[in-house]
Amino acid sequence: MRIIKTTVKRILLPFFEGYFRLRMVWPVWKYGVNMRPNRLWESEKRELGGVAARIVRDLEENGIAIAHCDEFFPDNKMLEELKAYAEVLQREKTDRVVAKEKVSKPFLMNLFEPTPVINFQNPFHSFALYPNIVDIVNAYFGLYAKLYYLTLNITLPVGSGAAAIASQRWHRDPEDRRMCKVFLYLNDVDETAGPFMYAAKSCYGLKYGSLFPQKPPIGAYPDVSTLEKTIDKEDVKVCTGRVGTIIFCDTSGLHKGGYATAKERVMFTAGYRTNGAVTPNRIRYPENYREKLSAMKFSPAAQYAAAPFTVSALNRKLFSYVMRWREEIGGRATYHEG
Ligand SMILES: O=C(O)CCC(=O)C(=O)O
Ligand SMILES: [Fe+2]
Repeated sequence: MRIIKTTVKRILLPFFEGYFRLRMVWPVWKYGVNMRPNRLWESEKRELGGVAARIVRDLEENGIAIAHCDEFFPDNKMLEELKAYAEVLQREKTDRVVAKEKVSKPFLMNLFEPTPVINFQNPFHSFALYPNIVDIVNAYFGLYAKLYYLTLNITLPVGSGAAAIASQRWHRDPEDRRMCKVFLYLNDVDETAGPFMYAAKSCYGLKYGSLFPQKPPIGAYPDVSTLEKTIDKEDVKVCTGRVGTIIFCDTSGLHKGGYATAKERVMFTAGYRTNGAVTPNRIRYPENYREKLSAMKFSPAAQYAAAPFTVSALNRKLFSYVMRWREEIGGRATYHEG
């Protein structure tokens, strides 16, 4: 009986994996699985100018763009509000006993819940839906994006001898073929505070796009020595930056960060992906969410980004089979949150 089951799994696994790969083929991804968000964007799209146009261009050319909060919120109030909010959360967190919390990244102190409930009273959550930010992400995707990830954490210094683990190692995030994370530094980040690092031009279609590719529906954690030999030094971007620095980045490309040797780093992250994604959503929605959301009077693009997103039951099922069987019969790596 067991042999029969294993044989069936062996036969089905390549088909299921092929299905996930097919969803990531450019025209299928853009005009098939993302048909509706693509149409919505096409019908609403506006020409972006100034800083937004520059950021989208940098994203397209390099997979990364650096900006500063001042460029979006010139009066500095937004940054002050965000910093004050983070300080309150940090004080609360330090006062609580957090030893029992399940942590996959022990070098991080997470100031939100691991899967936070979206809350428009939280200024970080509203920041993630600020129209100019959503417009940039959408223009880069060429379709309406979905917000799926919100995290605020403090990267704790680990000294210089510690082994790099999880996202401190080079990797590609698993979620989508084209994705975008917006990182906001809430303190000055120098080389010793675990800056975010990126291999420029490592997303699909660019210079290093096929180097250690994602393996849909999972990402990739490549061998470091080969990777470091292959990528030209000048293409490795070490994103040090002063408080208020905003990094827009397609993290389907190769990146790592948070290896702080001496100073801590306080960073907010908002993650956006598309209907192509099949990995679990990393935010939750409160009760009466639709009413709460429409009361916010966000732009149509931001309303779309924040509207509940659920992976279809079929995709969830196939995803869980692939994850289980890859490990069971292939002894292969499984899903790793980016
Ligand atoms: O902490 C960092 O700088 C990297 C985080 C990361 O890999 C991610 O958010 O996908
Ligand atoms: Fe990542």
